[in-house]
Amino acid sequence: MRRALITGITGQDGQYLAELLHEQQYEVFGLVKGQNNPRIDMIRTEYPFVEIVEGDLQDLSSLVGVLEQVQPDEVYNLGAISFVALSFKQAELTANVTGLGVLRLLDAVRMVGGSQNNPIRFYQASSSEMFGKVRQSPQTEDTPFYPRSPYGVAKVFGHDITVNYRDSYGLYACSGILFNHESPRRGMEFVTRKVTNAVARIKLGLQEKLVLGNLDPRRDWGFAGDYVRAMWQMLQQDEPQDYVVATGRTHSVRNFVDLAFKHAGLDDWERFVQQDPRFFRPAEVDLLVGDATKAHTELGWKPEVGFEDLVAMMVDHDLRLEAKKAGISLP
Ligand code: NAP
Ligand code: F7E
Repeated sequence: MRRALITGITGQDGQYLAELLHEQQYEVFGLVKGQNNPRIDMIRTEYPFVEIVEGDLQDLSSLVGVLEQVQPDEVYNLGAISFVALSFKQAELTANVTGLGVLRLLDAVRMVGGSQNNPIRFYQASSSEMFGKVRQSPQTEDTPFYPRSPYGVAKVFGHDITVNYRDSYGLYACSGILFNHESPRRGMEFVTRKVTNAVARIKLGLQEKLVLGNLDPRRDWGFAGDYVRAMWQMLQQDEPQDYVVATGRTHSVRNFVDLAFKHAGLDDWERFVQQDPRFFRPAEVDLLVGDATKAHTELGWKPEVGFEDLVAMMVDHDLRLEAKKAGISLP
């Protein structure tokens, strides 16, 4: 059995990737940080096949210890401070975890190495946030970076150090430049889930208003279940390379809100939505749209869930979730 280590196992992508690798007959190990991480129980209950190991991207010796223990064939570095808004408030922490954490894990991979015939393969979760104030559209693997947040800056470091370690030490290391991807497992702090959860609660009479920030930014939103497939495919190639993963379609936050309310049968979303400067960012990424031609042609990767189906999936999930919590039976 092949062995895979996932950092960020408690996050959205960690859960989808763990399922995918389990289906592919991998032994799956998930790195969990913290003394009493509240999400460990969820992983144990929902993903009983995951073996939990303890470590932190801020602690090199813990990463070396975990790699020595697990002896993985593949390492997927999904752990990060991933919320852009938080990165403005905790920039140093973000630089340390999201940026330097990549360097530490790469160093641990170099130290532990794997066998000569079977060196450890490494995946870095890079982000379209690196393009920031975009220099060209759509964005490809060759588009220059112009990050707009401490998160984006940290991800540029993570991407560049991954490429540098591949060039310098011959590591099998790939950087997947993934555009926004969402799902019913998305954290409530991100705009899509914040919206679909509020739509569900408003529809059920549990909430009156939804307070948002800037409705103009445009994002290339895909489904997380599709995107983790691309991560795995990258590590199955003969040569390590970097790939953009995106749908090629872009929508504004306003479009997302409109569609989510409409899907719940609420046609007049403006009645329910307020804007508050609290949710505006010091610098915004106005437009993201990716060109995933390389992933299509070289990996054979294609997204299966479109934007409208994604919104419907998230709203329907949150309607069931909130109805169950409130003891309301749905028709
Ligand atoms: P997420 O749900 O926010 O999950 C982040 C994970 O990182 C959590 O499991 C968290 O664990 C872990 N983590 C935080 N600090 C850590 C530390 N010091 N040591 C070890 N683990 C730590 O993120 P996601 O949406 O699944 O995204 C996965 C990765 O892809 C992230 O690196 C993100 O930046 C990147 N990315 C995401 C998207 C997207 O649209 N989702 C797009 C491009 C790139 P705790 O439970 O302990 O907090
Ligand atoms: O914001 C606007 C906000 O926080 C999307 C992360 O996974 O994708 C994600 O980063 C847009 C922004 O995601 C609210 O200003 C308006 O323009 O859902 P988000 P993000 O910043 O695009 C990238 C690819 C990653 O790599 C990141 O890890 O929505 N917006 N009003 C709002 N955003 C939030 N969160 N909350 C609001 O109330």
